[in-house]
Order: sequence, then structure tokens, then C-alpha cells
Amino acid sequence: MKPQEPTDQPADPRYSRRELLRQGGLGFAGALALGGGLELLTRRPGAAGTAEPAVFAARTYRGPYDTTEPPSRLGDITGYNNYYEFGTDKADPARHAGALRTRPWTVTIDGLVRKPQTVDIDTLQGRFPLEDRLYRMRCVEGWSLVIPWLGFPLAALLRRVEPTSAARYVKFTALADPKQMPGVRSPILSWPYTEGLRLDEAMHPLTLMAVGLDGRILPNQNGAPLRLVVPWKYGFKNIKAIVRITLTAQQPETTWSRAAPDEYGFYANVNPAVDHPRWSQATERRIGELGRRKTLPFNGYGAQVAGLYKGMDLRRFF
Ligand SMILES: Nc1nc2c(c(=O)[nH]1)N[C@H]1C(S)=C(S)[C@@H](COP(=O)(O)O)O[C@H]1N2
Ligand SMILES: [Mo]
Repeated sequence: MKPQEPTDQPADPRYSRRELLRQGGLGFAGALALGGGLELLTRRPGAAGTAEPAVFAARTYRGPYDTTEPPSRLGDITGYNNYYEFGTDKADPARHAGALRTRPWTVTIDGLVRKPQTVDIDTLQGRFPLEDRLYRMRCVEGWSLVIPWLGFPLAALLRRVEPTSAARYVKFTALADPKQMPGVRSPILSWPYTEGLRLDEAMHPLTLMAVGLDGRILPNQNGAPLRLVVPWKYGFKNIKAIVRITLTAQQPETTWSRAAPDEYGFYANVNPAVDHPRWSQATERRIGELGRRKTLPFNGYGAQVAGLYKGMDLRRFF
């Protein structure tokens, strides 16, 4: 992951916070949000990522977990991506991920749980009320976006499968299908892509399983049909195209820390005080903005999550 600079584009006024507030009655939009998301998510996968109008653009994002910053331009969120299964260029996922078949799709939840299961994605997402969450995302390469996710808390899923008292970590595994994913045919990373969280991180209310974006079904390039979102960590923790969630006693191996253990740690908490060996992490470029802004500890979520790491040396556990 070498740092790459995006082309700067002016923020699309349609997605500015002020414009969203101006367009819609807040209460009305709020009431619509949940039902609308569910209805749209029952659409065939072909509806994803098309240029259809943003029916639910007047979303409110006033919940306790939402940033008050304006969402990034939708074209940047869906056009500037990291997804090495489809290539290493930022434009590759938008170009190639559309061909991925995301239905039918099953997710296996296993390991140290009382109720292991393999469940169809539509059945799985139908079990939980979907929530809108406007989160910052900071890639380890030094760029960031503000993304309007739709999903459910990972905690809700985990409670349902009943982790045993021996479970201490959660391991996530992505699809690795060389027939559908050209990047998997080359050894740029060890496939399948895997990630992991400590169980308390996984249970934190900010930790989201995303199935949608901007009120619509998740575009393939953003990780359809199921993708992890942990907003206080570097973007590479946010594993896309999840097929398996395994509760473990030991800290799982993760793709990027395996590829370069001195550069990418298991924790990967956003930390402006700990530089990447090859570049500074003190600042970032918000895609769509000119210049750089300061990177915040825990990506600005310190008040909610710093307590998870009390007493830990965050330079050592980076
Ligand atoms: N399966 C998979 N998930 C992945 C990646 C990947 O290459 N493969 N890239 C990660 C990285 S480095 C980042 S920054 C984010 C990017 O998410 P976005 O493209 O939706 O913004 O996805 C993460 N999830
Ligand atoms: Mo990243």
C-alpha cells in the first residue's frame, strides 16, 4: 500500500450537510430511513452502484455515533477504493468489482460460539434493525473520507451466536475466488484476506457490519454484501466481502500484519503519534478537500474508545 494522492475535486454540493438539511424535513427523513433501507436492500444486486437518484439523500445522521462533518462525495466513496482482490489501482474496484456475484451468499459464523451457523446474507441482515452511521474513515496511506454507512452493530450478531467464555477474539475471512477476483490470481497478498478484532472491540457499539451505503445496497467496490467498519482504526481493518466470522481464543493472524509486521499491526488504531516506517501519520488528505488536515488520535473517536486500551503501550501495540 504505497501512499497515493487522489485528484482533488470540489465537494459535490448535493452531499454537503447544509444542503441535506435544507432539502428534507428532518423528522420525515428519519422516519423513512429504516423502512427505506430495508426495502431498497431487497432489490436485486444489479441495482447496486447505478446512477439512480438518491431517494433517501435527506438522511439525518444526528445519532450519537454520527460525525457532524459533511459526507464525502458519493463518486469519491465509490470510485477511489482499496480492494486488492480486484487490483491495486484506486480505480480498479469500481471497474472490476461489479462482476462479483453477491447473491446467493452465505456467511459462516463458527469457532467458540454456542450457536454456530451458516446463514444466507438476506436472512442474516433481516434479523437486525439497520442503522445509518456517518463515519470518518482514515486509510493508513494518509487519506480519508466521510462515509454514510447502513448496517447493524456487530455486537447484535455476536450476542445472537452466544460466544463461549473462552472466546477472546473475532477473526474475519473474505471471499477469495480466483474465478471472480483477478487480484487473487496473483500473490500480492496472502489470500484470503483476513482481519481480526479483540472481542471487546468487536462488541463496541461503533463497530458496524455494513450492508449498505447512503441508504442503498452496498456497491460491490465498497465490500458487498457484508463489510466490517471500525471507524477508529485504519481502513485496512474494514474487511470486505466477508464469508466467515470465527470466534477464537488466540489473536488471529491478519493479512497486512502478515505481509509487513513492522508496518501494519494487529490493533491498527489511528494514531498521529506513531508514524508508519515509510511516512508520517500526523496529517491526512480528506478526499475532495485541498490541503491536509491533522489526523486525530483514534480518528476522533477517542472519547468513545480510548478506554479499551487503558494501560496499553500504543507504540508497541500499534
Ligand atoms: N477484502 C478486502 N477488504 C479490504 C481491502 C482489501 O484489499 N480487500 N482493503 C482495505 C483498505 S486498505 C481500505 S482503506 C478499505 C477501503 O474501503 P473503501 O474502498 O470502501 O473506502 O477497505 C479495506 N478492506
Ligand atoms: Mo487502507
